[in-house]
Amino acid sequence: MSDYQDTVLLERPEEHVALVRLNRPKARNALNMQLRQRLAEVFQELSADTDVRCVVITGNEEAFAAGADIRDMVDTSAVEMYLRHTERLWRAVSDCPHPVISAVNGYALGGGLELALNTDIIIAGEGAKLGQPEVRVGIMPGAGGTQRLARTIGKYQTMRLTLTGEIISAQEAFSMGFVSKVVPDAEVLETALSTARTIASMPPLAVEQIKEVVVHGPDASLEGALLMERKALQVLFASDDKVEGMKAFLEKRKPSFSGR
Ligand code: CO8
Repeated sequence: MSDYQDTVLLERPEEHVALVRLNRPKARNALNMQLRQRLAEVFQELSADTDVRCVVITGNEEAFAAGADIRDMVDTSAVEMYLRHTERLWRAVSDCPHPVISAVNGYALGGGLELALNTDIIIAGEGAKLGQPEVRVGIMPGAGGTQRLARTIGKYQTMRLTLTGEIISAQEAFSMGFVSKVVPDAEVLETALSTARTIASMPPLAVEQIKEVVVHGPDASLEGALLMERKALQVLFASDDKVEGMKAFLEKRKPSFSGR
């Protein structure tokens, strides 16, 4: 396998579940351009794969990802930064139709935390350390950190994190509302995989509709978002899995979902 492909490893640990591992351990999984390009390719592949129903993304024991690679940016001009169009690479992650779970051990900093914030569920170990320390190196978040955090935890905590660069514990991040669950460090991946297993056992069309509405609804007015929700619900009434799910409940048996 080439160095480029090695930056992100893709595994299929069980049926319908994909596991993506960031793999630059010596650099605390800092997100260099190679890794980000490979990550986008992997997500494009997973998005198109209808056999995949849930994705888990993780790093290693020391780091989920310690941010954008500072070596990749130290001599970079504004024009070069613009021409990288990294928003296209991030979009490959945020546009994934399947739910994506971040399994976070160690550092999730800067672009690393933004990567997790681009996903749908964040499971963090007790020892995880999270923050947006970009200000300390003269820049600021650029992959949604200011906006996704402000929309999730509000202005005042976002200001505190982004203006001071303070690094906080998983428990504090959980209290603020941007970590879904905190578990012992050794149980992070298994918890993420078992959550993925549960989601993968649900009817996939319902899962995708729920994700779409939860992600896009908050950008619309409440009335518009409620309409979006009702339409998504009504569309599900056209699915075989709605018939199967309801019949199985009434017949007191386990449903068998086809994804249609
Ligand atoms: N970029 C490049 N290399 C890094 C990074 C990084 N973000 N983080 C760690 N490394 C490298 C170190 O340089 C070191 O390399 P070497 O062994 O060759 O000297 C190796 O990883 C190990 O690092 P440390 O020795 O520092 O390990 P420690 O365990 O002592 O500390 C820390 C770990 C606390 C994570 C520390 O490395 C650190 O503070 N890293 C930088 C964190 C940071 O500032 N992150 C924000 C970066 S800016 C950013 O993310 C901008 C986002 C903009 C838009 C989105 C684009 C992705």
